[in-house]
Amino acid sequence: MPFRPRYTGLIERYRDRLPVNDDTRLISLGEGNTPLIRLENIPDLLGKDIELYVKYEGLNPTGSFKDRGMTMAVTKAVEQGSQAIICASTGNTSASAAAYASRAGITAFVLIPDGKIAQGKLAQAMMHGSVIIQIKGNFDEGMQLVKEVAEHAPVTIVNSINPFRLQGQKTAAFEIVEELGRAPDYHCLPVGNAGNITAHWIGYCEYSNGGDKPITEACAFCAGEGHCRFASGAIVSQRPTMVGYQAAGSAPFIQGSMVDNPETVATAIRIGHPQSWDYAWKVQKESGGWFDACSDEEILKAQKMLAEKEGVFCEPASATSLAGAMRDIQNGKIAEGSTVVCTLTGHGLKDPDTAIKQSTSPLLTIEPRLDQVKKAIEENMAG
Ligand code: AN7
Repeated sequence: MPFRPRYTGLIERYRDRLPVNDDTRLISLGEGNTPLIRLENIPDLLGKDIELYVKYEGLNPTGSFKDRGMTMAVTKAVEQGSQAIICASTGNTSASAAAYASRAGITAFVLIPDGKIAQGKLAQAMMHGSVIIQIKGNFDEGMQLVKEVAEHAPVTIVNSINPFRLQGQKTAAFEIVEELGRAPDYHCLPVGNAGNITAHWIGYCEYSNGGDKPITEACAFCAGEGHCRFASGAIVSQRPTMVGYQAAGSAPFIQGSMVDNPETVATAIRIGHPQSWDYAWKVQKESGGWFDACSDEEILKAQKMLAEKEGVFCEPASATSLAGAMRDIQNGKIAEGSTVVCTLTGHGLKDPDTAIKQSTSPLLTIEPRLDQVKKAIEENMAG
């Protein structure tokens, strides 16, 4: 019988490109290896000739891309003897930290903005047995507290300022290049702290030899850490243009300065003081990309369109990448004939409340009788 080896997570798969050795105990839940889905209906609706893909990171073990970084961060924390990890979070980082800490048998402390994280994420942090500290403030205030407390208490920060997080997350770019046999022309991501857009750029740089976009400062991100195999790792000749989209009410990269009271329906990216500010500007410059903002209405519209027209359910923040890409495809900023990848960072089930609130699907309640169900079908048959 033909068989293939069991997939055991991204550290094992990309071991030679990650800072682990043979003795490292890997803390993994089988993260990574997510589907790259080609959209079939939306390009037609846009009336544009475009090869448009979504990288469905919501299919990671805890339902978001954070697992890629968390497997690395927790693996290294355990290797270094840490008994506890800590993070501030808009929800997904806390869910992921909680899960990987329980897997490792250590404690996770998670600081979340009181009342401002999606229900599914709160359920995850609670179910995995983390210590949940709700703060009467926003993510940025929580992040500041985490940085301060980590100087005094024996806890390892697992936010994306932990460099191992970005090392894990860069593997998403590897997967895309391997599947397409090239880098896409454009890679669009939602941006909060800007860790993920930075991580993707690290991955694309490691997998390219410069090509049409010469690398000026190769691997500045991992300089000095001694694990970058950039020079030996070139497998394709080009790198994508990186495009970051933010929610209009939380858009420091578009404003050009920090935002003190961020607001958006996309609570995952309700972040006004991005931790990877300098890195992300470097990514924008080196890749020739740009940042732009999407309104909450555009974000929710893209989320619904993706769910209704393609069968893919992502959370609101994730739809920001598609909302922005659709606009830039429409206005020609992203040229026809291009190959475009949009990262869908988190699963739609993370935030059922927002989904149900905006749904316009017929929700019928009937008596349990044949005539009533027949009537419901007749009245709602498409065409
Ligand atoms: C679904 O969980 O910051 O630009 O604390 O959950 O790398 O910050 C979440 C971020 C996009 C932004 N999409 O990524 C947290 C947190 C989703 C997210 C982002 C987040 P970065």
